Amino acid sequence: MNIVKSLLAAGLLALVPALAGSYPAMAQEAAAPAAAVESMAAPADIAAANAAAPAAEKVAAPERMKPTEGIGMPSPGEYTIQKQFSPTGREALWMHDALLLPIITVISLFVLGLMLYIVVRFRRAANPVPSKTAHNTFIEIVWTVVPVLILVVIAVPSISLIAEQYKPAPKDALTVKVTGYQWYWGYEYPDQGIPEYVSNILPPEKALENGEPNQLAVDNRLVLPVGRPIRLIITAADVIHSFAVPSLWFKMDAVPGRLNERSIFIEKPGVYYGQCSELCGVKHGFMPIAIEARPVAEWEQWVRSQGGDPTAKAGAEPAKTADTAAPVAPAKI
Ligand SMILES: [Cu+2]
Repeated sequence: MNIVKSLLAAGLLALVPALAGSYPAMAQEAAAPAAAVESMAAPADIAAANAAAPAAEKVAAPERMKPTEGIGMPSPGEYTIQKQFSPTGREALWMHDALLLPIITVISLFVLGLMLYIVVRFRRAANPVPSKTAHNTFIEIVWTVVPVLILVVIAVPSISLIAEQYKPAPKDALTVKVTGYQWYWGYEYPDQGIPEYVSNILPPEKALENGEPNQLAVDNRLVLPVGRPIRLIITAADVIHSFAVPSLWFKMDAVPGRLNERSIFIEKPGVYYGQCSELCGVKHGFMPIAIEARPVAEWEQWVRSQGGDPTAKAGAEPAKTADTAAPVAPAKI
């Protein structure tokens, strides 16, 4: 009798995988015996799968990037805008250095010269009888038209720069959510499946040990890919903060209950530092930002090391999305 029972049980077990395959609704009930059958049937496959599984899950994070002196951070004695590493940043720096600064310098020197000339030429000692001139039509037209022309020259690139800065990121951009807290930052990669992690300031001795600038170094950096459009969605959980990285020409307020969006594009690998730029409380000056920009392959390695999927959704090519969507679909049911 025992032999008959065993045979019946074996027959039922043998049927289970077929049932599970044909009727997904029954898969849940059948899952345990099916697994038992599989483990008996193909030990070699299981061993191979076990060997492969940890390798796929545990990807080592790339080595922490060392910052370069003077890049992505302020330099000693620096009095102008930091060197820029994004297209809008370079355009803005050009506008500042090649357009605004020369115009401001020329106007300031012209006004200073004019004042010195007036002080000397029309001084009281040289003019015992003051002039009674009240109007000069030509000069009045000149000092109205010339400033208008100067403003038009400034306005044209200025308006296009503003439009460029706030242009929404393309659809396939990488999305990262940034949240400001009193007094640290939280970063989340929703499409890659990386939950929010927290970024805190490093104590001075630790920053020194790492070769990083004090008060700008953080424990967990925001890791972003180079040469790929990125959409930063910025918010706050308590009070208003501001996410600002000068060398990437980026500043956006983080407001509780509101999602602010701005795109960012980094041209060169490196570590770029910034700080909260909104007075947010006693430790406002101690919530720095550190962005680690890596080549795409290294960034993907980092995402895998955090248990995320770098090819997920928005970042993938249309063809890849179709490929990955097929096996992923049943898991969602
Ligand atoms: Cu803040």
